[in-house]
Amino acid sequence: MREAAYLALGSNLGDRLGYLRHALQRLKDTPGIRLCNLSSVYETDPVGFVEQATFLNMVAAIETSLSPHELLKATQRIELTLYRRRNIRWGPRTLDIDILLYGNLKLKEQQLTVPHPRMVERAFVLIPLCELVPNFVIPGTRETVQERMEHVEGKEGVQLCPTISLAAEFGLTGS
Ligand code: A4P
Ligand code: MG
Repeated sequence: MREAAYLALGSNLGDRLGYLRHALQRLKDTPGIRLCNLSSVYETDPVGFVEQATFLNMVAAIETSLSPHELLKATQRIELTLYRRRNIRWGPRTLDIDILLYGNLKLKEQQLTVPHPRMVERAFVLIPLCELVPNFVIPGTRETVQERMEHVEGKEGVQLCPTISLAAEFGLTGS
């Protein structure tokens, strides 16, 4: 069975856009994952550990026949190929891929929590996600992505990069 899932991608070290492109290509090449749509790219102020460079953030809509844990393994493998080092929690990273949503699944394990536990308070996730699925009710809440996005703090720290269209680069415009 194929499930719709949404992945958040973020980078704030080195060639940030290059890392996003590379990660998307790797996702596209992964058996059991189909890229369906991509949000715009946003330049965002760091949240959490704030003494670090600004991020590029975006969200990818995929369809997958992988189980949630297989999908996590696949995304972690992609992070590793980009020399992601896990030093400082919430610290600088070449590439972070988080699973935001997996169908209507609600799962709470240390290894994998879905919906992503911090997505509802993060403008850098909700703004790009809202481009893709504004009317989806976030499992475990009564709010749609758009309603949640309207209430979230910190939207001023999330700036659209108007000249970048990864959806067009990946041939996904209009899908
Ligand atoms: N894990 C549990 N649930 C999930 C899930 N839904 N998706 C586990 C992915 N992983 C999940 O993650 C730590 C562990 O979380 C994994 O081993 C996995 O089993 P990590 O990627 O190794 O470490 P991390 O990313 O440093 O920690 P964490 O908690 O994922 O950080 P966040 O919450 O992702 O925050 N500011 C801006 N502007 N933009 C950003 O992208 N990102 C962060 C990272 C902080 N500030 C930011 C941004
Ligand atoms: Mg992470």
